[in-house]
Amino acid sequence: MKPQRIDYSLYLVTDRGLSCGVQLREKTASTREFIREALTLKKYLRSVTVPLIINDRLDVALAVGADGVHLGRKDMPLAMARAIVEDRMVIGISVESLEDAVAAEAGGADYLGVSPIYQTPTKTDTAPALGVAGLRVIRQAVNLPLVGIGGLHQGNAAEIIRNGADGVAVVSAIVATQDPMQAARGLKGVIARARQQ
Ligand code: TZP
Ligand code: MG
Repeated sequence: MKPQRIDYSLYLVTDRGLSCGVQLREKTASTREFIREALTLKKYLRSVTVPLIINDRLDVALAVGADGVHLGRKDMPLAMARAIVEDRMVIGISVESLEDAVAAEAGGADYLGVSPIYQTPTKTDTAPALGVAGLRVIRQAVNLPLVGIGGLHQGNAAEIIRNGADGVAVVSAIVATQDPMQAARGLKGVIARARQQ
């Protein structure tokens, strides 16, 4: 179900290989396994009122009643996904350029994942890094919420917010740490302070 309003400020993306615990961004799980994990995670996230967005797979998102789906250039095209879910689900789109961002906004995306801000060992099949300059150009062109991703951590999250992102998405800066709760708290604090400036 599509939430009225989403706080994108700290956006955790999971990774089976790196994670020390719960994970969800599944590139290798079977559909059955993906659904099982999504249902478990959804139950927990509901209890803490955090939305669940499913990566890549609209079928899985629909099957488990997730809040949204996140689609990249190899996934279902935005127009098709929007035609299926209409306004009932959040659709996030990965954008790697200004052109991608403008097209995704025109096509009815709810938010954009701006990717990658910096190169990252977590995902290497990416376009060249956009950097802060690329983020700023996209910020000036579109009104949708922007979530930066790629190489972000406590040390650079504030500059991403200050340069136009509404949120910071991370994999390794939370899931690959010994203490993910502490890492998430630290990031949340940095982001909250940067948003106040
Ligand atoms: N999309 C673009 S970069 C990336 C994804 C899923 C991985 C980001 O991982 P990390 O560890 O936060 O750099
Ligand atoms: Mg994808």
